[in-house]
Amino acid sequence: MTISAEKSPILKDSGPLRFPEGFVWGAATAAYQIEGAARDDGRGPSIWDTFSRTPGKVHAGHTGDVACDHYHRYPEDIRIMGDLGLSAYRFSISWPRIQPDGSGPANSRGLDFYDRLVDGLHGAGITPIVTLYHWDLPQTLEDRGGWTNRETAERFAEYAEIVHARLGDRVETWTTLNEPWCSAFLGYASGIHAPGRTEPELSFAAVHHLLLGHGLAAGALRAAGAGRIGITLNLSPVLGDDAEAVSVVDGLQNRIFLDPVLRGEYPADVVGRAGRFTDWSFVREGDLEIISRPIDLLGVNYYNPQTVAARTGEPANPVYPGSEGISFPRPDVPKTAMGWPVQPFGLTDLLVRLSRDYPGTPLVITENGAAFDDVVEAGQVHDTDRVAYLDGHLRAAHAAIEAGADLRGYLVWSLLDNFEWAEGYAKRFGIVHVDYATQQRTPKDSALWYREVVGRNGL
Ligand code: IFM
Repeated sequence: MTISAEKSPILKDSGPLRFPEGFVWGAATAAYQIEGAARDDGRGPSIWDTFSRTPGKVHAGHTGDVACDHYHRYPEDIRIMGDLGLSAYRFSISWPRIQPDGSGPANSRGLDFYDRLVDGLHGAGITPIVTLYHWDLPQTLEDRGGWTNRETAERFAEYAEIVHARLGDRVETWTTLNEPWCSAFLGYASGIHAPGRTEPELSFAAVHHLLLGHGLAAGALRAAGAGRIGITLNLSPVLGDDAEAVSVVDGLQNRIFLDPVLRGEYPADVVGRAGRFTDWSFVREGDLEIISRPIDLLGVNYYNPQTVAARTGEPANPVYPGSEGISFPRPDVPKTAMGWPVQPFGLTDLLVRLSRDYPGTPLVITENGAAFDDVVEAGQVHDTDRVAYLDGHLRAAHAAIEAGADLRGYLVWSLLDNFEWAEGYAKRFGIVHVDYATQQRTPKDSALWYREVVGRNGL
């Protein structure tokens, strides 16, 4: 489909802002959330296939079996991206398509799909940005302990090598993991995400093996001549008056990943506080050197800050093991359909902090966006809340650049409405609406607005 210029909404009241020359504008997705084709061409089962079939785990029993059927409709999706003028597209590779059991020889039919996708993107003048792991672990590896087992990190590096061998001649930018916080603490501590385990003591081993997997994969990619290597973290400024509460949550949300990757050490306060869960004996000699191998970019996923307060008797929030006595008050500000507060200033604070505390690593916003309850009216979606959200966050990103942050690009989450994990298809993050019954794509007003932003490199 094509987008007509006259449908394009003009942004009112926005003072002009220009981003640096060469700033990368794009959109992001993830394999399990959009591809569908769950049994095509030799794909093996992933932990999300299992989890979504477990009663009560995913809204209305939704699964990624069909999703946006991107596996078959990718040419149309590339055309939409071309119409929007995007310069980059971040997508993830489905590990179980490449190695159905998580190890051993490559399934070439799985690789063929990404070959076609990458060629199609280049044909449309769009730069592919590959994420190697966006949560769809092969089930066979989970059956052997998943990320709580060190072996998974080793298998991940082999898989990275296989994918690079096929796509490395046409893909320059590689990110290893997407949001290891979610994999470790939603997957193994709270059980909100696959594999649905509630073993906070093992979630720290999962953190370490995810990071080790990142380091081993980064080493393999570097040895194979990869152009640019990074990792994507979901980071949140932590707000509140109680310094201890702020430090606990900041440690578990941000520093437990940033410090090992960018400084080669786990933060002492986090290690100490987690002592009641683990003796950290899974950290072996040399691991931190592997984890802190130099990277070329840090991917930042930002949605909202966390607000915390000290509160006697408050039970631990299961996604932050050891957070007893800390409450998470909801600030009195507008919220998205996820109930997440809209606080764009947090993005400025975050980017400025990263540049100050972890200097020398270029930053890319690899995800930012919002779910709202969109309605299709006469073939249009007037998602003014989303436009306002994106406008506010781009202004916040620009402010960070002015304050000295080395920010190179912005990738909106998400190109398409898609399978929002435990929320199934109930939450829509796309700038392009997907009618799941017909697979019809309809660019929302936010897509048309974004096209203008991209075209003028600013607001
Ligand atoms: O949909 C997710 C994505 O997979 C990872 N980052 C956050 C998004 C919105 O929840």
